Amino acid sequence: MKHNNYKKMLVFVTVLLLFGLTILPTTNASNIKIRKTFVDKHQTPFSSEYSPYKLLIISPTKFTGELEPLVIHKESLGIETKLVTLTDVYDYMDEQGRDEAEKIKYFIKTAIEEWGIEYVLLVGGKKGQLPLWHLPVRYIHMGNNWEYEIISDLYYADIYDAEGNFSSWNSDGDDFFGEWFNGEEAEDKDLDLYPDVAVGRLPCRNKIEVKIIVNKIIEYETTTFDKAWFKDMIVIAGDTYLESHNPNWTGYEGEYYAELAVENMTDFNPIRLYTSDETLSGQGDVIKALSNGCGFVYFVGHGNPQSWGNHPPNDEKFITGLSVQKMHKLRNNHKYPVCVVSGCHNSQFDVSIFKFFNRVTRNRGEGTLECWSWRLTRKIGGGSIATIGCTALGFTKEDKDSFQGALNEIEVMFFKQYGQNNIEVIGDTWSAALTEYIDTYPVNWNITTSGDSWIDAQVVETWTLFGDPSLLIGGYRTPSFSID
Ligand SMILES: [Ca+2]
Ligand SMILES: [Ca+2]
Ligand SMILES: [Ca+2]
Ligand SMILES: [Ca+2]
Repeated sequence: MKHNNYKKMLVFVTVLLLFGLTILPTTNASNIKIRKTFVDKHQTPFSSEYSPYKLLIISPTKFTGELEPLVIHKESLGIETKLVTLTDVYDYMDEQGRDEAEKIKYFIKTAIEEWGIEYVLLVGGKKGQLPLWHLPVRYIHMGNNWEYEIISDLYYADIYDAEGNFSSWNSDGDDFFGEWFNGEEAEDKDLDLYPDVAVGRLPCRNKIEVKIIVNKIIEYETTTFDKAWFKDMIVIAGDTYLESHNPNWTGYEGEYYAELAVENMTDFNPIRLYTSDETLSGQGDVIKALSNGCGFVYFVGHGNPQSWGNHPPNDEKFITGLSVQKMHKLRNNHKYPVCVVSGCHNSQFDVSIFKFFNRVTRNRGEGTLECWSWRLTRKIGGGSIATIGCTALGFTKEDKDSFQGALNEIEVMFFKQYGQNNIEVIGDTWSAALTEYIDTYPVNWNITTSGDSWIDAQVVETWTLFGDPSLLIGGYRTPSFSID
């Protein structure tokens, strides 16, 4: 993260803007009368006869036509797929869930138990530039002096707590979720954080974007296998933390983690764009390298919602590596990498052009039509097939007292889970990296200081997959080959 201080007043303005518009009407769960006619009344999709599905797609009704080819494609690969509209989700779950997001979460829980769902694809982002959603997000209250509430899609994946019960992420039972203001005692405690299902989101804002990404997924899974370009891995990095700011910040942190990622990707040819040898000197270098196509790309540095970059060695100068404004120049048609981006806010998908008119949000890069990670993923004729990044501040070990772990480490774990442990379905790779991270850095929910556990919780809660979680990285040998 970058250490900037912003006036509390302006934080409150942001809070007011977001707060009133995102908290939905609630029902008091204890007042709900259980109706035994529930099953009869709603023609529940969960029939008494067990019918297995592997992939659950949830979307608003308006996108279902564009998603049909994806369902057909997945089933042709032997992945039993169920597409359910939000209308149906809310209808089936009308007795459960205090708001729309919680109803979706209860639905996912039931789908795991009744159908054996392993992957959940959420389709829908913002409705244009307004703070309205095609598919709801869960804002969690991991407050700090930069941002009061942040988006967590892990909420939809961490279905069960350590005892195997539904995990509401709201242990104090009020209208706020994941409440843990930095430096105070957590109000919502004992989230186990382990994903129980692999969740990815396509934050599409319209039908055209759904169509583009569905076409990309189908093309990727049926044409990538055995292609030479897939064996290239591009790493883009520099000196993330300047030693002149802190004597502990020796070496070039971005390049260090890029090398760790490369070491884990034994079968790949590394292509390095580093500030230290000036192979990274500007956006032209990145656009040129990416336009040849590659299996993976890993950006390690600093970000904001519309840009990513890093420093030359011990230099205050900041080199922009890629911005949303330049992504139209990417020419890697038919050759889409899996992208992991390390930086703050690259995947903050509640940005809006209207945020340009507020000085604070403009300075934070939130005044943009779309965030960096989604622009890259939904690009037609190039960009990525999936992008993993942070929806909020991306804390690194430099922010931790222990000087260990945090964002860069979970990224390296992702490459380890793929490259060493051969976990090749991207949602499973994402899930395995999170699990390894939580095993390594278990969260202490009882600290009352701004300690490392708060950072570890935020890292996993905000590390988000844009893409189809059932995507087989590298594609299928033949379209009829099943992943199992
Ligand atoms: Ca709460
Ligand atoms: Ca509370
Ligand atoms: Ca869990
Ligand atoms: Ca350094």
